[in-house]
Amino acid sequence: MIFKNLRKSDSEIYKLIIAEEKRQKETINLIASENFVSESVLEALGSVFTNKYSEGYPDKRYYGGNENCDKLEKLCQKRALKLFELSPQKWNINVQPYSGSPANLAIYLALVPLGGKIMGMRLDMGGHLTHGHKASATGKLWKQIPYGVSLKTELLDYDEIMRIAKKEKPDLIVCGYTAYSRIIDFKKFRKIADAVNAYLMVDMSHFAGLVAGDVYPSPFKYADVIMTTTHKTLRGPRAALIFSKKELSEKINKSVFPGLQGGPHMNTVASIAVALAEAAKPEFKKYAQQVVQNSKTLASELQKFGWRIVSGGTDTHLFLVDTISRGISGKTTEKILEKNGIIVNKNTIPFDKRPPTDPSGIRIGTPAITSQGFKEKNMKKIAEKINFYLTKRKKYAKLK
Ligand code: DSN
Repeated sequence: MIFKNLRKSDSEIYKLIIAEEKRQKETINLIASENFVSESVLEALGSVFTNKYSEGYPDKRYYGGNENCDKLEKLCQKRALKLFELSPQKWNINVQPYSGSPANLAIYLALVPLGGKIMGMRLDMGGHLTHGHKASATGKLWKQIPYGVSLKTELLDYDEIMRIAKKEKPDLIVCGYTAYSRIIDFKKFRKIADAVNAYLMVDMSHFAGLVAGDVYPSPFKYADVIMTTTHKTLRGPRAALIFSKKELSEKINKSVFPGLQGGPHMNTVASIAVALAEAAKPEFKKYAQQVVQNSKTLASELQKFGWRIVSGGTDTHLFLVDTISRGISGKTTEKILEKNGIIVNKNTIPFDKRPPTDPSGIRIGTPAITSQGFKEKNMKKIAEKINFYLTKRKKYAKLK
């Protein structure tokens, strides 16, 4: 991008932006939760809407001068509902959450009494901090009822989840994870939630773009409330959306504002709206298909080199590699690859005996490289490179 003013007015920041742009261009980004937004998304994010306070909701604001913000927020809401084929008579959409963590907090504040029970996937098995982990406010204000994956298959074990739910009777059950590579059976989760009279919440942050692109099942038929961040597979700015059944709309909206947040970031709302329109285009479906195809190819190419993929493969944009089984910890793997221009994140694998700071594996994802136009043949090359740097690293270091 051209920063004609910043270049002169603040060269320190300008240089950092240019350096980051260069880093992003010159490395292979395999972080499963990152992506490259379009120039249009960036332009909306950098727009004058950042100057405006618009606390409240469309047509009910606490400040004057909100006619454009009202139109913008309504348009963003309309695009969000349309993208996921939802009727405004049945679904409420809140486009104001600053990001995924406050959005999840707002949902719990709306639906779960303080001290109540939130049933969520354990962090070390692929869940998220905000699904009730004790280090997060969500684990301090509510009690987490943890569930995990099966030791044998590394897949969700729905019978076991039903058993835990019946024993613990949670107020709300969360599904949708940060490091689970398989398709979730939302119908089974609905059955479990109904059996214990709990709300079913889906955190589709990771796979929202895949749902929009028709390569992952839609959770809307089954969930009471759905949260997604907008910056992962959905390829928008850093923010979040909350979809809720109409009967929950007042509780959810009040919980976001004034319960948790102040003025919405309307420049971000503008940018989300742009991203939602982009995701509705036919080429986005092709993008989503390619993301999954690339992920499957990269996982199977790594398998050919003898790397163990958790659960044996992937249905999505991401997968976990068990690196400790080849004698390299996740932290070391991350470092070796970063030195060689490949960016991944260390990640626990199910039943990990090592700490999250230096776990047994890495997580790999393909949303960002697919946005850059990478295809299957590039995945073969990336797998070769990863294998080379990890197995021939001593020799490689000498060569260097
Ligand atoms: N940090 C995100 C991820 O990488 O999955 C989730 O918030």
